[in-house]
Amino acid sequence: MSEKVEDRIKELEERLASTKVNKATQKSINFIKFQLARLREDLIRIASSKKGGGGGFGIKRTGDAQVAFIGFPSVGKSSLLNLLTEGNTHSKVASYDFTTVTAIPGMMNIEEAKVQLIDLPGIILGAAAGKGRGKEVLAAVRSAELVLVILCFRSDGTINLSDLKTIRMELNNAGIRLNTRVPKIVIKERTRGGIHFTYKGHQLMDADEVKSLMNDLKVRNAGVYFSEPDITPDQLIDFIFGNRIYTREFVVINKSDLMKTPISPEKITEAIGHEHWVMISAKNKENINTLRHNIFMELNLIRVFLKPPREEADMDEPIILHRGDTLEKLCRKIHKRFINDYRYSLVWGKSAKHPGQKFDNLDHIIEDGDIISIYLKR
Ligand SMILES: Nc1nc2c(ncn2[C@@H]2O[C@H](COP(=O)(O)OP(=O)(O)OP(=O)(O)O)[C@@H](O)[C@H]2O)c(=O)[nH]1
Ligand SMILES: [Mg+2]
Repeated sequence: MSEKVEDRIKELEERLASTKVNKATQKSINFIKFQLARLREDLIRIASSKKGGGGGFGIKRTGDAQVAFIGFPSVGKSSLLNLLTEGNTHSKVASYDFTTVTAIPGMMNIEEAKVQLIDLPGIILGAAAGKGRGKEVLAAVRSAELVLVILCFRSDGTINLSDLKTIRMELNNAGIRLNTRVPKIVIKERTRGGIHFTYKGHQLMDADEVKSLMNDLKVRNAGVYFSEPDITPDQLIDFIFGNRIYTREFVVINKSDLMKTPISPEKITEAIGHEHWVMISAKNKENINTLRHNIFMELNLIRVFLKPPREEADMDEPIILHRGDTLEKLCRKIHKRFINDYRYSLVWGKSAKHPGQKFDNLDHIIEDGDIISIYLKR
């Protein structure tokens, strides 16, 4: 069955590429995009359902956060995993392509946090359509909160920056949206009245196009509201499918030892499109600690310390959370009893207006370095 799905995807991609974009063709382009999204959805489902949870390879999520490595074959993903996990993991390294054939997890300790790194087989063009172990790799990426895209210097001293474009496209085809967020759309299904389209600001689609796309999606009666400007048909399709993964990429350029003439950081930033990148050499162990620190920062991790009521705070073993997390997240991480039997908390630190501020409810946002006492019902 999946063979057929892949052929159909290819056919539609070709049709999309050969259709000229203008007002008259826009609706049929949207329809092709919608059909493509549905077929890709089938592929993701097939890959994700294999061998239990944790994406296509059935990796058990552990640690405070998960980071997936993605890149073309032989860029040095496994070398990097071995370095970052300080010899606790051994993922085979070799000079031939497709050395890694399955997902290899490893644990990196950084600033008291445990970050699970997942080394994956190299991907190639067409991964999302099932080439190599592409579907499984992309399914594994879906369950990580940060994607480390690994590029490298080639032996001629140039960087394979064009691979970045391919990787982004493959991730996109697998329903993974990088460095963006859920579009601000509200859809309220109704029993009758057709499609009622309202919006804020300048929009790219008119009521007619929205209506036609909603009909393609078999929604006949609904209120559709765009609460931010310039929503694209792709964003509307994403919103309706609802299972897109919104995650972030950090780019690692490996093998800097092969660089022949220095390249200006501005040029690299321009080519990548953002400043979230670092150049390293796994071979010479260059910039590895910087990368380690970058990963910690990109994950937005914070440390909070527990102070059992009427005792000293435990400053040795912080609990690791994410920026923006609330007391509820903290309680949930300790034990669900802390939610059910919660009475109040006392908080010292940046998020408290005064030392030992009392919070009766769980929606208070905590900050890095906070010391917290949680009082439970007896
Ligand atoms: N010159 C140089 N070579 C490196 C560096 N890092 C890795 N290599 C070499 O590149 C080759 C591939 O390394 P791997 O770590 O196996 O690459 P991979 O990305 O895991 O490859 P696959 O598992 O096949 O996708 C090996 O011969 C490594 O020794 C580096 O920083 N500089
Ligand atoms: Mg490898």
